Amino acid sequence: MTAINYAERIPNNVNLAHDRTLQRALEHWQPKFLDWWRELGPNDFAGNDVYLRTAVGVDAQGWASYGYVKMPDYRWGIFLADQVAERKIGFGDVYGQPAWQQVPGELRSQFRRLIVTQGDTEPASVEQQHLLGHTCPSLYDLRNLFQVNVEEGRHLWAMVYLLHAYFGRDGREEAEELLARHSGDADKPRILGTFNEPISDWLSFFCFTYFTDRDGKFQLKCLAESGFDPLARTCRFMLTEEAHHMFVGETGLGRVVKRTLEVMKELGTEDPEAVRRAGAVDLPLLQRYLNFWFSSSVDLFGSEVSSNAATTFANGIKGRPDEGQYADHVCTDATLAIAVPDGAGGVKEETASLRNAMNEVAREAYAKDCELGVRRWNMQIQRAGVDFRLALPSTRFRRQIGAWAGVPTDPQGRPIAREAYEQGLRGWLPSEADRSFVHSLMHRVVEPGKMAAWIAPPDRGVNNLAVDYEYVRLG
Ligand code: BYC
Repeated sequence: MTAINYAERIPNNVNLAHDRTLQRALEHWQPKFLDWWRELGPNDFAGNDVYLRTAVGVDAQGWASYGYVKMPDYRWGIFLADQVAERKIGFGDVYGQPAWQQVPGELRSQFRRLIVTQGDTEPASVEQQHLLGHTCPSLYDLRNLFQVNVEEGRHLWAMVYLLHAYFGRDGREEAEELLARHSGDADKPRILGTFNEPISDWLSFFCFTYFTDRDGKFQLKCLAESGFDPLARTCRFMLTEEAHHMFVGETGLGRVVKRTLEVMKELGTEDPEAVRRAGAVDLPLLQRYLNFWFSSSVDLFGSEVSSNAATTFANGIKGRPDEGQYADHVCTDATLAIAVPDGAGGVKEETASLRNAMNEVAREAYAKDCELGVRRWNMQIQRAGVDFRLALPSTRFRRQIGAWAGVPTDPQGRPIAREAYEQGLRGWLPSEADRSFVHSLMHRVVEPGKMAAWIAPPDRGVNNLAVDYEYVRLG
């Protein structure tokens, strides 16, 4: 296993001490990161001990070491998965060539753009979740929020390391900009749409970690295939941490469903208004939250047909998720049928070159993965004998990027008149009343083991500890 050197100011397993210039540049960025964290991270909890996981190595045994830490003292660092000896590039025109240890000059700006886009999402999510700690439904959930936050902070470090180490002055400037753009800022917003959406309630947080972190999973999988080996290794390690974020989303939403079903049973009714009066989240409301966050997150894959995507695939920059599962890694002649608007209120099928359709390939894999949780929640609902099913909307619904951007469809993806769409949205997306109801549920519950009334307890605690363990010492 590659041990992580914690004796240094910046923990790392990249032998930072041997590159004094890089080390100094990163040490120069570090206080700016900490200032940003203190200002826009979960700063009201800076003095509290939080039971956190910190990586001490990058293998299966080493990456999860638990203990109490005050968040500003968390050891953010640079951890790359172990190098695979003689790794070959697995796709594109450069298929079979040795992976690059440096960025090829002619691909520099494309790599920089992708690394900056990825890097931008990480601090954005911490900013979005900045105030959530005040309304946590339990200490267990509070701890999970903070775990997600510190790891997103570390993922920012992962991208900043690449920018500093491989992109010279441009890279250093981009690293500064990552701390200058802010989620929802009118003048300097974050790059991608979803990362400017506010997350001011925990139902949104669970949807975000279920849907948006899952986009992270698929984008990281694509970048983990990259011909640029340091990027591939960074993303491989980030994926191990990302899994926990999706766990938080899936179990969070599953616990909401469970509690709602309990309340329905207690009341002996499925009436959404009665469920609300009893302080739980009615299932139609949950469906509207799913519609909102899924449709926002599918935009993150970019356009269905994208010359950027074709170039990054051809050049060995960004592969498909789990590239190894495909037989053809070059894809010069392959095509993909894509449903696009026909301009007359209908749908037509267009045949795109597969290389141009790589964003769609990733989006389809993502949508399939999103279905798994929905199926599990529906099983809970079915077992409770309740006649309601949750469903993901079509990937055409409410798009702002790509072929379906601005095209009015219903949640099943059928094109409809704009008026019907505007009207329909009131029932398809959370209304002001829905949001204020959800906000009214957001009361802070911090007695160890206690849960807010709208969410069931988790099946188990963290790291085999009890659910009523004091995961955050608020003292
Ligand atoms: N909003 O040809 P197009 C995560 C831009 S999440 C705004 O359609 P392309 C995380 C695009 O940048 C994972 N702009 O697609 C989760 C381009 O602009 P420029 C984040 C958008 O180029 C939770 C233009 O539209 N990772 O890790 O193939 C918590 C035309 O683009 C959007 C990545 O994003 C949008 N939704 O781009 C924490 C991976 N979509 O350059 C973390 C890196 C597209 O022409 N990024 N645009 O000005 C990429 O791979 C690509 O940039 C995209 C698709 C996936 C975004």
